[in-house]
Amino acid sequence: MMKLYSGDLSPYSARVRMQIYAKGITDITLERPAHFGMPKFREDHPIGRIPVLNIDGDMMPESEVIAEYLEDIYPEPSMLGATPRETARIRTVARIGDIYLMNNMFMLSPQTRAAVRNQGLVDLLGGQVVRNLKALDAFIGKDGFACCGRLTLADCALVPALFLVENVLPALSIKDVIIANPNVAAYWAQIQRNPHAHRVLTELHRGLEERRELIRTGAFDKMMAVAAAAHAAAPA
Ligand SMILES: N[C@@H](CCC(=O)N[C@@H](CS)C(=O)NCC(=O)O)C(=O)O
Repeated sequence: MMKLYSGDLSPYSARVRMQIYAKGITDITLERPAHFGMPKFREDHPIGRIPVLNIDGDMMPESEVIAEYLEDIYPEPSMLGATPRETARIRTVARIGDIYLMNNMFMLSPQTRAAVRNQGLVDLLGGQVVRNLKALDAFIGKDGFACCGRLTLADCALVPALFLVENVLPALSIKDVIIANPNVAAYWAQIQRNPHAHRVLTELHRGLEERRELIRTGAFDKMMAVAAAAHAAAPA
């Protein structure tokens, strides 16, 4: 039995969970990993991030790698293209979701709770997100799906990316960036009605509420301080 180490608020994990739900895979269990954020987790998983697919003790990191692996071992229903060109389109849009949107959003997120905001960083990464949404507007499907008129790996990458854009950027005073791109805005309104997208968005929102509560009570800062101290004390 395979396990996916995952967390509600992890957008990269949500990308793989959406694929698992859409493909109807039932023999992968979802787990929050032990020691996440602590030195022991990085000892066992050198990249130190989730998702990780545990295949009988063989650990596979990186959402895109896991997604492609799952397509190889569970080819039906396919979430890639019917032709090599379609698959290349799907991968292009998935990369926009991953590298051009999610990665910048992920680096921006801590600025929403920083005691002193690094405005240079916000301008740089926020500016990249604004620019990359414009690029996405030119690539994205106009029929409610990212590519090819059906649910693909491109949607799995875009749904968590747009969740982050919608929920994190306003807290940094960068507003209305989805609505400024009509094709992205139309896609975003429609894809949220897809049951698999809806399911991961429910999980992401649940994770966000939990995180906000931890921040509100001060527990999150304490957890971060404990992790920072453990990393400082860990052997180099
Ligand atoms: N490129 C990685 C990124 C994964 C990633 O950044 N995961 C976040 C959660 S969404 C994480 O584990 N962060 C922990 C950390 O930065 O220490 C992927 O595609 O899987």
